[in-house]
Amino acid sequence: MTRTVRINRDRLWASLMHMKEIGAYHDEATGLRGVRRLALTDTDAEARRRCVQWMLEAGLEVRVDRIGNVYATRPGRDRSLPCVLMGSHIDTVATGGAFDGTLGVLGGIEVMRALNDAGIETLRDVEVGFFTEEEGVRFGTDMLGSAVTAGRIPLDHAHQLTDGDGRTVKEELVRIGFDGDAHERRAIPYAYIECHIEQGPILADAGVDIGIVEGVQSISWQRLTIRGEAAHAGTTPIESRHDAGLVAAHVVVEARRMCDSGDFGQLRATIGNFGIGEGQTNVIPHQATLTIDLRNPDNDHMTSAEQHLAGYVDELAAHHGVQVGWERMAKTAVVPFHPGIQEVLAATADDLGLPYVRTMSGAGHDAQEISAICPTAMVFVAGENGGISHTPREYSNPTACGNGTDVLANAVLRLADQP
Ligand code: HGY
Ligand code: MN
Ligand code: MN
Repeated sequence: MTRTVRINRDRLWASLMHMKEIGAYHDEATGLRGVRRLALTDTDAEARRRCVQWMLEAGLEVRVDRIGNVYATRPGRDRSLPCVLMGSHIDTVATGGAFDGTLGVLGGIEVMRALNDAGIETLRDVEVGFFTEEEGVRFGTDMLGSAVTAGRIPLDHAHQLTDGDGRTVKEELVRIGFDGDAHERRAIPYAYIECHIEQGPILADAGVDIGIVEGVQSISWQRLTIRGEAAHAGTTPIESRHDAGLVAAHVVVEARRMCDSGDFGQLRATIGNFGIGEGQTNVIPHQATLTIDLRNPDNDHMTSAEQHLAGYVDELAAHHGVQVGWERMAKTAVVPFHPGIQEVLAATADDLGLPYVRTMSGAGHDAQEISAICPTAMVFVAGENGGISHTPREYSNPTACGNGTDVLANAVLRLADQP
């Protein structure tokens, strides 16, 4: 007989609203209060301590690993069995909202409280965790903590990554007191489920609160540096310029043309960081640096997009007499989620009377890394404002968050009762 549990929606919402004040800032562009909690900053540290306190108050056993991932365990009857793990991240982008990542962590803590309130003892241990630097906006690669857990990124490499001020991940973990001693290659879970806002329009367009996620599209992050020659804006003839800024601008336009062309499937390209020369009005820029984020639900189209862009940049370099250098920041292939875990989520949503759609994820998530070590899937929650995310306009409502977390709770309960 399948047991059920219901989370306390007011308590979940209160914790989300409490957390959104940690790292709150006034966003000039929207006039809203956004959330800025970059990984391993003081605000991230405060949010980490807040989560650990809530975990301890729920009677959970808390541990920190060597990349700063935090796990909290609710013991089951048979502790020899692999646990069922929930989780996500609490670090945000610099112009973040209150739900991206945070919902999956605070939702997991709420699941633990609800199991406590219901006096439910599960067969397996249940864990909730949060992973370090999921966003990648401070130390330059995404899903850092979960990628170390899954073995895609070695711990030593992760520790020496630096931010724009030259501070390393290791130094910052020590500074904020989250340089843990638990081994980062943790015990393999029985299953992993991540609850996350969709960060896109699909659920809202379908008029449902719940998405059962089939997988994550491929991600490519590269940094392109272009070195030309500084020269006088007035005296230098057009045909003899080596204008790094012009070459960079061509790359931006070509990236968008590639998306519009349809030649690379459903390619999405974003130039999120664009730095040019010394910023002097009367000097031809000698250098430009840009980051290129490519996403594609098809690995072959991703490969051909990267190859095309590399060839295009080589031609530009030859034509304009500039030097170019590429730096690989991140690269993950399409990740399909486990069909069995998807079906547990779908059956749970059905039993709760919650309509859903099945969808791929446009965003990257820790689940794509943990999927390498155990059966994994995600449950999405609809966002408002067209599902916009990575902006203070990111918003989901108490009902959708409560529905998503009830699906999380009951899917985890089913799995934690499986022998
Ligand atoms: O970049 C992403 O897709 C995620 O928000 N880290
Ligand atoms: Mn996220
Ligand atoms: Mn994000």
